[in-house]
Amino acid sequence: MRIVGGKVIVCSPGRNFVTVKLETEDGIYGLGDATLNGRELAVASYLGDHVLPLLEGRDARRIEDIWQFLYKGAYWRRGPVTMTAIAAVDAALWDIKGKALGVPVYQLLGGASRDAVLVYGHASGGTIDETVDAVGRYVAAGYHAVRAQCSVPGLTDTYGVGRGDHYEPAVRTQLHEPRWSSTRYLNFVPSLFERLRAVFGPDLHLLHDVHHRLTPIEAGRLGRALEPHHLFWMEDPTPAENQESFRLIRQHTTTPIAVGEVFNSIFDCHRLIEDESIDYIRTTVVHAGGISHLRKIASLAELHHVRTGSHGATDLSPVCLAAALHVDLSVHNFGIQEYMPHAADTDRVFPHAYRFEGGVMYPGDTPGLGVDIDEELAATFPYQRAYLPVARLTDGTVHDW
Ligand code: EZ4
Ligand code: CO
Repeated sequence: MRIVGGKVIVCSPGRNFVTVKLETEDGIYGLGDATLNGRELAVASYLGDHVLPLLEGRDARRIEDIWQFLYKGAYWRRGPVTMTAIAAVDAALWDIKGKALGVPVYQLLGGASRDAVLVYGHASGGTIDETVDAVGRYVAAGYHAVRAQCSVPGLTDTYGVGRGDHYEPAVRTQLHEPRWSSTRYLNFVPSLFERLRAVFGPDLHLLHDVHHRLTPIEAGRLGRALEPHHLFWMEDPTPAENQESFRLIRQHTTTPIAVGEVFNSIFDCHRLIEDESIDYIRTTVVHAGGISHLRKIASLAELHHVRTGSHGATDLSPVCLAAALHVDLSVHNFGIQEYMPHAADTDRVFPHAYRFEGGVMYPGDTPGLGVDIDEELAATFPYQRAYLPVARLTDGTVHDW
């Protein structure tokens, strides 16, 4: 089953997406998400200029061999651009294999380990009252797990607080540089969760994303302050370039810790996992080398009581979400899946078999990943340059966004 063609499709139905389409001599094609928020065209070039020409004529069934060929064969290893490009090819090959064999991808990964995939939604508000209302709307919609983010009094712009229904941090027109104060944040956040727990009772899973803003000892303080409110997890408490820094957080709190949405390989998290200093690993199909590499991370995590909690924001396309759901359904140590519904135009460009129902999701039983792309419609939404914000402290110092 030779690969006879491939293309990179860049479109912006509500936001930018990069998609790889690989075609085989049998007429079967596969899709892979290659979207790297704010750096989309770098991956498109990596794929179009350097990877696709190498795939022509290769056997599409040899997924692991092609993965190793692209990883070791580039000589220059890892990094978000490389690993996103490899991920897209990998997902497309799993899609092709599923279609060729007439089975959904999760069946190729060992079959379902559970009935459905638990997901969490994103609630946010400008005040605690608004955030309570937003969480209430998710509960009413059937969610069992909700991430809560709230504007911090005294700061004009807080990570994770939506403008309207859809939270979308990338901005098209200008480089956005909101100001940040960890002092104000740390003084405020425990009161949000005290209120949410009082309103919603003990059973609702509550999550929170710190988004890399704190030092390890500040994160330890926050985790400890949140302990009475039993969070499902505290996400990205500190930047993770230094994996050892999570030991300090761990020593100071029993609040579960999740990290990994920006990781691109197992080498970004093997110490975090082996030290058992985290509880959830958030690596995703699109940014961590595809389904093949994500399974290796999940297997290492399984040895160390670490469960999966894949990133699933709207900048990960429906192709990635589908791939994530196939992995989630199959790995034994699944924890939870992040879920932000895409914009209506995105869903029209990417018709899909997956569905949300009663707080859980199902990948569906369509052979392959179960997602298609309407290329004609996609062409009506051309790429628009967009960037993520850059955070600065109140004195102007660049900080982690
Ligand atoms: O900031 O996907 O948990 N979700 C997140 C997201 C990320 C964006 C970055 O592209 O942290 O909102
Ligand atoms: Co996050």
